[in-house]
Amino acid sequence: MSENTQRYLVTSALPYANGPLHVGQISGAYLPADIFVRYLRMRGEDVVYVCGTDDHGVPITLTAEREGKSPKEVVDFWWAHMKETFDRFGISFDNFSHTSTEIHAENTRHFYEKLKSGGYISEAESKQMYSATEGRFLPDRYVEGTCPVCGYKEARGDQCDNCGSWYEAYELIEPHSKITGGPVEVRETTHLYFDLPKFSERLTEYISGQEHWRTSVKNFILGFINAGLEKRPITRDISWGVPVPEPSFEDKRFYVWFDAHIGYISSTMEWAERIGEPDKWREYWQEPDTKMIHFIGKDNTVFHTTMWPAQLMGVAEGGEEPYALPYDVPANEFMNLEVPVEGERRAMQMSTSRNLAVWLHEALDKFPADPLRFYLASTLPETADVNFSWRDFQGRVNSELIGNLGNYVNRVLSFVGKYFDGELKRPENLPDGALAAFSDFKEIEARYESRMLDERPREALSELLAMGRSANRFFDASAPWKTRKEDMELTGANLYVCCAMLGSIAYHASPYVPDAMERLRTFFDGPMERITDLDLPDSYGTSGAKPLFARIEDEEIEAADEKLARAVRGE
Ligand code: B3M
Ligand code: ZN
Repeated sequence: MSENTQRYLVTSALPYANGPLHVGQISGAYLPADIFVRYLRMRGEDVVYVCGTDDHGVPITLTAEREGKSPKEVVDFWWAHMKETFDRFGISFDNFSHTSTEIHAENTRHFYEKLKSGGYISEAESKQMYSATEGRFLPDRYVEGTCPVCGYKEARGDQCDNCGSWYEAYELIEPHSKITGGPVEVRETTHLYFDLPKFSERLTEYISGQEHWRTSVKNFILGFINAGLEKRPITRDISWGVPVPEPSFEDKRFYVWFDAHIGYISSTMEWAERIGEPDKWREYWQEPDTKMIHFIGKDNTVFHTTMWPAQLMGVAEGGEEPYALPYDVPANEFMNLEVPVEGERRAMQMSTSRNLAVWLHEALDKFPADPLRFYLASTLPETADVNFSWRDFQGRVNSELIGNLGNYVNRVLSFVGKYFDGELKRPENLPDGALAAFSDFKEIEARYESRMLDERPREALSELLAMGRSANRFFDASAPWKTRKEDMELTGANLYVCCAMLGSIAYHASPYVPDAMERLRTFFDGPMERITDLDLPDSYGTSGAKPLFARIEDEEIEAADEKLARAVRGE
């Protein structure tokens, strides 16, 4: 690793392999991470980006039961489906694994053994929900009821989707079976527990020291720890999951949230194996100067900032496996849908069960990845909940992506093609105004960079659009359509400056709209680079401008809206 390079390990939450991906998930944990990673790679940083499906837990077994399939069939199908969808959308994982692999089971057992020998595991009787009619225990999401904290009616057995609280299923008000709707009762069963309270002080110290964390995440979690942590059960009465290496637990499995995070490590190991350097994963996990960043949706915050760092701390004890702790856990807020109903546009919560969602693979059947990425990036829920709206998609793509950025590329390169035979030599002197324009540009570049390195790709995108506006202003002010009639040299010099800005815009746009910027390379001949780093090239060239993006038409939006409206009407 060279002196100036920073090592990063970036992860996106492991999606449950039980259904298609929707735009809410994408804007929470995948697109922001991908944009960030693409940017880091362009800068030459040392970055590995891993993910994979979360194959365990009740979300999977519930789906399998509903569909009359085995859990393995379910996760294999959805792993392949998700991988394809991520590829089509341009999510550039270095490795996309899954947690139903042997290496992952081994890692999970290893974590367990280490935590046990550290004195962090105990066994205890516990109360679990049991269905007499179904003749079995009903863990986690098999039970539903009213949240004891916020009163949300469809709260799940392990966590409330509405307020994020964590509780035991028997604390739910009016709990019932998710499968049959029938009554449930409390029975005793034995489980293994992870001693989270033993980490309270260390967690508080660790989190308080994270000056760069989002205040919302930090305050939420410090409050959570302050309210008192409890021992967490890490096994379940269930037959699908990582087997527990204890004789009396043969018919139980680890709880999905005990093994899920370890999947990040398993995926990194798989990557290292694949590139032929099987030990290299350790650099990313066990060197203290690595920045490990977990992009997640806010409903996963509690696990990533208590359970997970505590597991890492526990395993790192003794110094043989010096796991580092996450550098940041950027947790995004939620995305709702704006749907036209009864003549008005209403914001509604996505509901996968009602098919009230925008599925990414279907959106990609209708539109290329780039405009979808652009729109979603412009509305990432970085600071507050946001609404996905097909209207807004059309508006922003047509007016900003095409009207601002695409139009700039087109104006400049058409001119160069038409009046300069596609080649502009470096002028002897830069024209008046060029230096001021460059310095304006440098300031915006610096703002883009700082927003991006703060893991705020939505704010960085605003700066990219500011670059576009600044470049368009320079083009307008230099009025080449006028000057070409009297002073070709000046016109060429101004256009040369425009090309330098174009190269910077292309560079900064690449993480957002990578396909279009690759296409641009086929007809723009010149460095795509920051103005700040630019050694003015001998020439810029073009084989003629081609459109980079297609306008989004009204009919396309009406059809997409109508699909959502049908879901609302239950059709
Ligand atoms: N599978 C929850 C989710 O998809 C869970 C994330 C695991 S990250 C280690 O929202
Ligand atoms: Zn709640």
